Amino acid sequence: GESTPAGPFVPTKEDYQKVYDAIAHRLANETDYDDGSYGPVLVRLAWHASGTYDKVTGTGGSNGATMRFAPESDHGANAGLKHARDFLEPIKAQFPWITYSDLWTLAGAAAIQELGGPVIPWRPGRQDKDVAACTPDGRLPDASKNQDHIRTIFGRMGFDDREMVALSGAHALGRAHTDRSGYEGPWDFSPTVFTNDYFKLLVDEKWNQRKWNGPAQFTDKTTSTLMMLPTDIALIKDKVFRKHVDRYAKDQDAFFKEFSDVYVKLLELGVPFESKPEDRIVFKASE
Ligand code: CCH
Repeated sequence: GESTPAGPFVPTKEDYQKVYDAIAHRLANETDYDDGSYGPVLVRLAWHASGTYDKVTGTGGSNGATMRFAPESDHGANAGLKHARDFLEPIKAQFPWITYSDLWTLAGAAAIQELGGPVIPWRPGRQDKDVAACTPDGRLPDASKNQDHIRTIFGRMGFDDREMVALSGAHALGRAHTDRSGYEGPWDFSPTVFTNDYFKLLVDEKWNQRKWNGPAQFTDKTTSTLMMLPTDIALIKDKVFRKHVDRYAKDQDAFFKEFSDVYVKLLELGVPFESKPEDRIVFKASE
């Protein structure tokens, strides 16, 4: 009889776990970067790819991976994210069937898990778009601003106050770089481990304006080695935000649970999935 031609490759959950494993493996090997891990910058890549979403027009979001192109790659907020995109190129070469937009978000989920954070259930379904789909500059938050700005920016994506605070807890990871944002320093003492320390420090430490030539930022009274952005301090100045900061500072489990839910939501903004939420993949973390 006739032989059936091979159809398009349809990846299974096992195939996506292989992508996860390859990212985890590369994370474990490439330790000669920043504080020893690309994990934080991968978390930020997934966030900046997704956080351009506008619920009113349905534009932006992770579906498209338009940060591959200028002008979006040159937006000030995206400075430094080339390190994350380049880190993922060998993975894309190894698994050419995955879209960049699925790969970047999967890498964000993998980085959270590999750095000791909660499980981030994830599902595929994003398609890459071309340069015409680049979002205008100004959709991501400006760290020099206050709580009104946070509510405007994250409200446009469709988040409520509690979710805005939970998402901000990602600043447990990584650091600011003078050659990227102009700010400098890590938020806590373990920038490659996902914890609720960001909230603990916001509550327990005294934060003074740093005296330096750079942009206005805060430094901890005890060691003068940590930093908070003006938008981070806005979370303890605002009464409603503060309630959630206090709660997450006291209860790491609550933070992990609520962070997972909201990071999943972030990574899925504006994606026209054919699959259902219950089809999300729960990746097995490396040992
Ligand atoms: Fe952030 N973030 N972020 N952030 N961010 C920076 C770094 C990281 C703001 C500003 C900055 C979120 C929300 C906000 C990460 C994850 C998230 C930097 C330093 C600035 C500035 C960049 C540099 O110099 O390299 C502002 C403003 C807001 C909200 O108002 C949210 C939400 C997330 C994720 C859920 C991570 C991770 C980093 C560290 C990146 C690295 O390279 O180490």
